[in-house]
Amino acid sequence: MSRSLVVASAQMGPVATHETRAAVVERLLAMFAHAADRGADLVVFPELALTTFFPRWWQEPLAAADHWYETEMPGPDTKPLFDEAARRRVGFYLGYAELTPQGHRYNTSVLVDRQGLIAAKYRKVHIPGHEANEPWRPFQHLERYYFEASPDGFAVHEYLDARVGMMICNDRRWPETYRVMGLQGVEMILCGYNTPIHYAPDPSQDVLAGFHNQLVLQAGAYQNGTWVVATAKGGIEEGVDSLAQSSIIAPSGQVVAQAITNADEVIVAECDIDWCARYKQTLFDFDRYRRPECYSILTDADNGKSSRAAGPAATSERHIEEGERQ
Ligand code: CDV
Repeated sequence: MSRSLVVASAQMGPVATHETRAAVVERLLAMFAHAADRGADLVVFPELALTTFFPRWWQEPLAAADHWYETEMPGPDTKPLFDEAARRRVGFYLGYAELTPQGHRYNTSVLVDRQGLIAAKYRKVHIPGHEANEPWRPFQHLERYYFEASPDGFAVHEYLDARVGMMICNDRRWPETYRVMGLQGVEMILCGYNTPIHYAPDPSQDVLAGFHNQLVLQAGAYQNGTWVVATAKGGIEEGVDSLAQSSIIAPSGQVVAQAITNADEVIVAECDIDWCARYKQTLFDFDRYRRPECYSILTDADNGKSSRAAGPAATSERHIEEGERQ
C-alpha cells in the first residue's frame, strides 16, 4: 500500500498592524477546521503568520520591535492552535518571529504533530533585504536588521510516515536549500512566504514575481523528487501588495493545487509520498549520477569568490583547450 498524506496549504490574506494575535489565531483556526473537515493530515500556514510583515518598517532601537516576536511557543494566544491539533489529530507548520531567552532573533517555523507537540523547529537560513534604513525605498525590507541567519541548516524529519523538511520564503529561491534536504531523502518540503511584488533594487523583476515563484518551487520539487507545499501571506497589506499563488507541487514538478485568491483560502491535495521514488530512483538517482567530486566549489571556504574573480580568463582558457583537443 502506498504512503499518502493529505496536505492543506492555508493561505492568508493581509494582517493589519492593529490586528491582535488572538484575532489572527481565530483566522488560522477557521482555516484549520476547514482543512481538517476536508481530510487534511497536515496544514501549512505562512511565514510570520501571526503579525503583519513588520520588516517593511524601520524601528529604532531594535528592542522597540520586541512586541512582534514570540518569546514562547505555544504562548497564551497560540495555544488554541496546538490544542486543536491534538483534538483533531492534524499537524501543522507555522511561521513566526522568535526572540530567544538569550536575545537571538530568528525568522522561525515549527512543525507540530498530531498530539499538538512541536516535532521540529527550523530557523531561516537565507535572510534577504538590507540591514539599515533605506529611505529611498517606497517600503523597507529589513529582515537583515530584524533577524539573524540560522547557523543550523536544513534538517529532515520522520513525520507522519514521510520524510519532511522546512524552509522559509527566500530559502525557496536557492537550489542548495532543496538539494541539502534532497540528499537527506526529503519527500515533502514545507514553506511559508511573504513576497512583496515590488522589488525596489530592480523593479523590472516585479512583473515576473509569480513566474519566479513557480519556477523555483517546481524546479526544486522535480530536481529532488519531492513534494513542495508553499503557502503565502498575500494581498495588499498596509499598502504593500504581496504575491499569493500558494501551491502544492508534485515530485514531477507539476502543480496539483493552487490558490486562486489573494485572501484567506485553503487548498488541499492528496499526496502520494511513494511517487517521490519514481524520480529519486531514476533520473535523480543521486548515488548513481551525481558527481560531487566536480562540485567542490559549492563548499569551498571562499564561497567560490576566487573563481568568480578569475572568471572570464578561466573560461577563455578552457575554450582554447577544448579547441586544441579537436
Ligand atoms: N520574506 C522574504 O524572504 N521575501 C523575499 C523578498 C525580499 C524577495 C522573497 O524571496 O520572496
